[in-house]
Amino acid sequence: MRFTETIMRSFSKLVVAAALIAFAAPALAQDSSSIAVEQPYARATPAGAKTGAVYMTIDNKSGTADKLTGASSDVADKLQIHQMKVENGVMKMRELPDGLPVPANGSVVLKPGSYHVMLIGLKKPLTAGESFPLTLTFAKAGTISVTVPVQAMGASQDKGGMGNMGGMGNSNSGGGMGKMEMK
Ligand SMILES: [Cu+2]
Repeated sequence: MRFTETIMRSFSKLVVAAALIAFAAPALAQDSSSIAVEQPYARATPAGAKTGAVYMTIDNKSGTADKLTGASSDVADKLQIHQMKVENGVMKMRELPDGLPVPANGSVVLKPGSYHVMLIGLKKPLTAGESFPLTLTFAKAGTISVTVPVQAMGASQDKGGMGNMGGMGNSNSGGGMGKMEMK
């Protein structure tokens, strides 16, 4: 009895292993999408805000470098790929006209104070808890659609906080955007 039980257990393990291989094999075979977009999110925007930003991590699992060349979404009139960085003590934001490179077998992180997908001409404020569709275009991988959840603005956000894009759309406050130049 014991023996049979052991056999049965080993057998069921084999079945599980075979099933896993059967599932994994086609996934490996159809590796057309070498790009994975992880944890996309946007920050909630204040009422009347005309701009917002989307952050994410882009993984390139292939041995070929790729490039994020564009983005579209129906939440805003225009989307651009931006970079934010400090130049001479001033936080500047500029469009990357040639796109954002994603290295082979590497990743690029879009985060506050750095790279982001800029939403220009928001059709309505981004509300925490909601989400919206975003389509990203890559030079090699083609288009990838993701759902972007909207997160609350940081609780500890100070109004002039440059690392936080959440407040930058509030052009009436004088905070955030005040010290920023857009090229
Ligand atoms: Cu921007």
